[in-house]
Amino acid sequence: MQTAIPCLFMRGGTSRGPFFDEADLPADVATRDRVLLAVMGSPDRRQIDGLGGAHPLTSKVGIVRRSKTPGVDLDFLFAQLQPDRDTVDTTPNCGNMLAAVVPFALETGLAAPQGDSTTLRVLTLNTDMQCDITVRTPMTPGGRRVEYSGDARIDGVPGTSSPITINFLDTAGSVCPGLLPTGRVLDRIEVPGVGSIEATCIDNGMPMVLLRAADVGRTGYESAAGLNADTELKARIEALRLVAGPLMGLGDVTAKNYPKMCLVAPPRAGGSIATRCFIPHVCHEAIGVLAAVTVGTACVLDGSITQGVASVAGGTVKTVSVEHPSGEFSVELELDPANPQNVVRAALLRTARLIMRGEVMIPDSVWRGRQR
Ligand code: NQM
Repeated sequence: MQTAIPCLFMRGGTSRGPFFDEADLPADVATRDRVLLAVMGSPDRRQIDGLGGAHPLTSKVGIVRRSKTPGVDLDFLFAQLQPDRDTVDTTPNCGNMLAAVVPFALETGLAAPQGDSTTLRVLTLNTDMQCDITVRTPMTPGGRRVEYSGDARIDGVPGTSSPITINFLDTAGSVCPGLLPTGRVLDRIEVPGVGSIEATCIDNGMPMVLLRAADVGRTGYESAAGLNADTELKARIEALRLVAGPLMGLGDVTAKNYPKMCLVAPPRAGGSIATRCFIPHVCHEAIGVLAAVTVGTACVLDGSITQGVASVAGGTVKTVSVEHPSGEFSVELELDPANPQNVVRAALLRTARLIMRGEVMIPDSVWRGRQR
C-alpha cells in the first residue's frame, strides 16, 4: 500500500519542484520531513525513486496555506532538499519557488482571482518576510484562470511565459542578525591554510559572502560546468565559508545550505556586475532571486567588495543588472532618499508554470496517511 498526496509539480523561476497544500502533509515535522525525502527520492545522487532532478535547484519543495496573519493572504514554507543528503532545510528562502506560490493557490482554490491580474501578499515562514506577488488571471470560457503563456523571458528558462512580479517589502537580515551581520561592509577574513581574503558578508534576503574573482585567481566569467569541475577553488571557497558562517552569526554552517558564496567581477555584457554563485557547493547556472537582490544591494553600498567592480547608475530607484552564467537578472532597488545606503524595496520579474497535477505516492514504510 501507498498513501496518495495531492501535489502540483511546478516550475518557479529557474527552480522546480512539487507544491503541497500544508493540510495534505503530516502535521508532525519529523514525519513531514521523512515524507518530503520520499517524495524527492533523497538521499540518492540520481533521486531515482522520487521526483527530484538530481540537482539542488530541482530538489525544492513548496508548502502553502491560507494565512492567519492580518493583511497577509498566503503563507509559504520553502524546503530545500539535496540529492545526496537526508536533510530538509526550512531556514533560508527561495525567491524562485516563491514565484509559483500564487499560481498554486489559484489552481487549488486556496485563493480566488481578483480581475485580469491578481496580487496577493505572501508571508515566507522561513524568514518571516512579506512580499506582494502579481500574476495574470484573464477571463476564459471556464472563468478566470492563471495565465502561463506570455512574452516575458527570464534567463535560465527556455522560451517565454506570462510575467510574475515580486515586490519584496522587507528582506534585510533574513537569516543573519542584520543586513551586514559582521557589522562591517568589508571584512578581511583569515582562513587557516588558505590565507586572508577580502569579502563582503551580507544578507538582504539570502546570507551571502561576496569575493572578488580576481582575488582567487579566476576571471568570474568561467562557465558553471568549469567551476563545478574546479575542485581546488571549491575547497578554498568552502574553507572560507566555514570561517565566515560563525562571523555572520550563523553558527557552524558545515551542514547548512548557506551562506551562498559568490565571485564578483566587472560586468562584460552591458550589466552592472558579473557573478558566479555557489549554492553553496554547486555553481548556479544562473543566480537565485534573493541572491540577486543581495548582490544588487551590495552594489549600492559604499565600500563593499563591489566597489571598483560594479557599474551602477545614480538615482534613488536603480536597476541593477546582475550578470550570471546563462544571462542576466535585473533587480529594481528603491533606496531611502534620506539614507541611500538603505534599500527599502526590491522588485523583480519571474515566470512560473504548472507542469503536472496529480498525486505523489508515499510508501507505507514512510508514512501511512489518510487513504483516499
Ligand atoms: O536566492 C538557489 C534558486 C536559489 C534560491 C539557491 C533562490 C534565491 O535559484 O532566492 O531563488 O541559492 O540555492 O532557486
